[in-house]
Amino acid sequence: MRHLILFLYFLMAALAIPGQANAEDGYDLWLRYRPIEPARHIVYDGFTALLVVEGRSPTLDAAARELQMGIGGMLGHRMPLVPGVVADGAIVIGTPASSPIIAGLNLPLGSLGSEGFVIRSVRIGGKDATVIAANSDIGVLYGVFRFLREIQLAERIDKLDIADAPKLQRRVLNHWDNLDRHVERGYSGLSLWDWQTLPTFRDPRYTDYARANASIGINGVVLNNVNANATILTAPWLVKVKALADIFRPYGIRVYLTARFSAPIEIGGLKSADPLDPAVAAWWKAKIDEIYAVIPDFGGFLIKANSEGQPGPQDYKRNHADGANMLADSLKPHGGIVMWRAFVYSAENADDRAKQAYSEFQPLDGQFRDNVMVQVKNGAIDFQPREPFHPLFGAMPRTPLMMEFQITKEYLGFNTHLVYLGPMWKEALHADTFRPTKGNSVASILEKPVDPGAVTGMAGVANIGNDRNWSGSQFAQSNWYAFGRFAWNPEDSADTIARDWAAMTWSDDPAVVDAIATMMMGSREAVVDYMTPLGLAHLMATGHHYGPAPWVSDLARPEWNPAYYHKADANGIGFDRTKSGSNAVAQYAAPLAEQFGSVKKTPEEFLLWFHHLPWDYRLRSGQTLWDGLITHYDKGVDYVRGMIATWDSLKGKIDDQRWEETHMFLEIQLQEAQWWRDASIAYFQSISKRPLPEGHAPPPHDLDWYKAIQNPYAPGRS
Ligand code: GCW
Repeated sequence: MRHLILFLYFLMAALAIPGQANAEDGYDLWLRYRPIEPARHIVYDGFTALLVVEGRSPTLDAAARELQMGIGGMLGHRMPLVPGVVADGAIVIGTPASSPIIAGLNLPLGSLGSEGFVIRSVRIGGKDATVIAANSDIGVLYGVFRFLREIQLAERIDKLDIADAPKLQRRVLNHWDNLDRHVERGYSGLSLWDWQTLPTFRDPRYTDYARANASIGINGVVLNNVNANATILTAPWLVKVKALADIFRPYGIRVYLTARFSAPIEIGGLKSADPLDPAVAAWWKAKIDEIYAVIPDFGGFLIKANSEGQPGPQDYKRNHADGANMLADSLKPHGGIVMWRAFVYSAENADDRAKQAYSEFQPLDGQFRDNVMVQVKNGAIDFQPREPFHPLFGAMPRTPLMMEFQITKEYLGFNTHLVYLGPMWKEALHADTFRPTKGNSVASILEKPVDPGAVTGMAGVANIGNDRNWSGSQFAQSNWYAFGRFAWNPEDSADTIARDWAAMTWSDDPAVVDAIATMMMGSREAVVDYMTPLGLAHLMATGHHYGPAPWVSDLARPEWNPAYYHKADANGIGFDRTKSGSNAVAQYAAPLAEQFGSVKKTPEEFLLWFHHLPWDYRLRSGQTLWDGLITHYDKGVDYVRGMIATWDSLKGKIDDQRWEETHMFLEIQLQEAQWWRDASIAYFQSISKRPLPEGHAPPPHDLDWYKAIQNPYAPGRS
């Protein structure tokens, strides 16, 4: 048998068109299913890969197709579908309800819920087989993707015993896609949703998008921007939304929409959108009923209200709970939910912006309906390269909180910078909230339902567009992948995820995987170093957010200005959030408030987030703060040089096209890291008036030169 497999493998290799294996453009993501070298894979004698599927459904069909594609591609097996008779080497997939064979196996499915699965090497009627079973068809599909992953990672597949289930219920991508296909903070082309040709043109790409999401367990998609347009709630658009929902359904993905709070006025002809006005509530109820008549498994609404100019209940002197509950009441009978965002800061509020979401939301704990989730960004400001975790986590014990991560790299170098966000998310998820006591991480807060059966979840702002490679660069795909993995299991390891992704996406050569994963793991600290070291934040250019502009201080609202965040002056730098300052530290549990309130106890990576310190403050390294800052900037730039060296060493070990693209993007990253470093130093030096420490080159231009740089056409604008 082994010989037959080897023979088939070489036959496939011989038939391949020369150069074909070298032409990859990234479209296949981590689902490349390229032939695995037999030497790297344990395929047991008798692995015939006959596929036994009893019962049919669109989801089981998708699972069977995926297996055939994956095993055909990787191992060269054709995988014929056979009826319910198990031969040696068969793969049996299904649920106890769909498959008498599986029902007869008495597998431990009890604790795996509606999305978990079991994969086991078993003997059935004296034959060796692999079973992929679950309580629901979608669990089977997830199990199939997991089985394929095992093969992609060259794991043994003859002694499998895997049981897995997601730790969070709602694992949702948020697309900030406008109806004209512009993607706010999008760096990967236009929106995937071609509204003009929907519902009739069903781009096969929609199915590939659904496959990719299902492969990492994503089960929900908000199709449109949180800066919302009510038009999507009108009948002609709902038909388009339905077309997408129909395509995604077999892959376990529900669609959600953003609801513009003023929609009753804009498309309903009412005079008000006051959530306590019965006419307004009645309008929403009718609208929601209409949506469910078109899309019976519609997921619900995501809402940005009273934030950055969006309408909301406060326009009528009502609070967030009033707004959310009014919608929740009409969604409830249909099984829909409201994801209400906590990303708020107000033009009228002079308090530290970092405090405002907590101040507005924490007092509302316990006032939301049970089908409302409050969706909280990982940090209290806005997706910066580094922020301490948001103090709302753990502080609303009676309200389901949903994590919101940003997968698109608005503040971390757009699509071109190689920045793997796994370590950043892990840092937030791993943080101990001390609520109610030590040992309660953000991840555990997310995972533990506030009441039995209460909803849990995680959202990620998508980095997906119609670029051929989906995410604007090869490496940006890793963040889409990692988001799915963390949403499935917030306790997963960033390093393992990076390795799995690298092996599936680039090469199964362990040396290549090691080089790539190592490079990825340090890349987030590098961007922190060259953009915002030591706890600095929000120093980017205005509007498009492309490049450095720490000098900006003349914008209408104080908290729009970088100068508001760094507060550099002749004496020092940093935002005092201790008792002597804004006292934002008091929003954390007492032990953390105490830790962050003390300069000496604050972890150095958050130093200037919480403290305003003199330029000659001594860091733990013994360096002055000023010298330390410069050292960090250079360390970040050097890391990018190191990534280029690593990448050079991989030439020829991976396909040329993706190697070349990444190589050129790393060049862009180096130029821009240098730009951030030089412009930041030029500016801060104009304030600190200190010489650069020895061995650190002065910026090649004066400050005015950096200030003069304009990029009016930078992508992704709001
Ligand atoms: O980070 C900011 C972005 C806005 C975005 C906002 C939000 C959708 O710059 O473009 O608006 O956050 O999260 O609502």
